[in-house]
Amino acid sequence: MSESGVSEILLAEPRGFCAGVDRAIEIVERALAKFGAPIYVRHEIVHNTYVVNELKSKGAIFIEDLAEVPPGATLIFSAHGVSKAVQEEAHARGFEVFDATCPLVTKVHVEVAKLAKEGFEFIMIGHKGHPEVEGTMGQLSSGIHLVEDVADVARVQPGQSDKLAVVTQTTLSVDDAAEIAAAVRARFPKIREPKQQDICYATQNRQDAVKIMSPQVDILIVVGSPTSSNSNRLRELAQRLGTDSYMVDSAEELRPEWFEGKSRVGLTAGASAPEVLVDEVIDRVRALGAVSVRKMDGIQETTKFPLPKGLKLDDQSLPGHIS
Ligand code: 0K2
Ligand code: SF4
Repeated sequence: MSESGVSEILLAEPRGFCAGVDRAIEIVERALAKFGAPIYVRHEIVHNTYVVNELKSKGAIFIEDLAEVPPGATLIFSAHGVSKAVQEEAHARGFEVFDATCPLVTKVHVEVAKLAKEGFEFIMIGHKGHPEVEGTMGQLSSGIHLVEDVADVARVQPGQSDKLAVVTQTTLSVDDAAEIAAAVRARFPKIREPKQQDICYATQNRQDAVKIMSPQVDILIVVGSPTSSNSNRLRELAQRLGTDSYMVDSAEELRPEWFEGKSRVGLTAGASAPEVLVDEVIDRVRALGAVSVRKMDGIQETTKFPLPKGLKLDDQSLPGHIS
């Protein structure tokens, strides 16, 4: 890379892996260690190219359709969760299933099932076609209506408005979701909202860190894969705040011209992007002239989710854990 005016890198805190991603990857690694390859995984375990390629090299096979899974196989559901239909098909075909759905996504599924029994219909705020949205909407065969933006709120036609509840995807823009939720509330004043919003702590914390960092940097680099909703939201947020922002899947994607005339470089990573990729980006930006790397102050996350039963290893060692 050529010389530029880059002098300092600021590292966002928190950034990178959340508890749900760490757990999901560990489930695949433990299943491989305990049962041996191949281990089948429905959908990318998390939306990150590096993670998926590493696990493929260890013997994981990623599939979208359960028809691709042979009888007797071990199957893992991705962190984004699955519909009831997928769950039922997997059990009917007798696979040994380990569920890597993030417990915070499962919590939304449980809430939907519980309120549906009480006769509620749902407005779901989320992105069409995203696997988490398909999984959450697929908890019910009907009565759950997707809205992607404020315009959709004006158009949506639930069967009734007396017993209506709102749920959201966990990885949305906090600000966009608040605006859409306000429109939902205005149209359906009696709608039931979750006590604690469905957008998770990790999404909230990473967006808060970008808000603090953006005015202090000339450019923000987000490490994340194109399919990762929460990573895209970080790039979009910085851009909205007036900071040039780029998302890269790896350090090779960095372009020297982005850094021309930029002094301070902000760096963060989506919840599915491993720290090893952040380190590689730091090395490349150092080559542009950055002399210091400074960690921002921020929330220290301590959330940890338990692993599913049945994945205990005899010697408890897990060589080469992706982190
Ligand atoms: O942000 P996304 O929901 O697209 O998913 P990933 O990038 O895989 O991050 C992990 C979140 C999974 C579930 O919330
Ligand atoms: Fe769970 Fe949030 Fe991480 Fe998704 S982003 S896996 S909901 S902690």
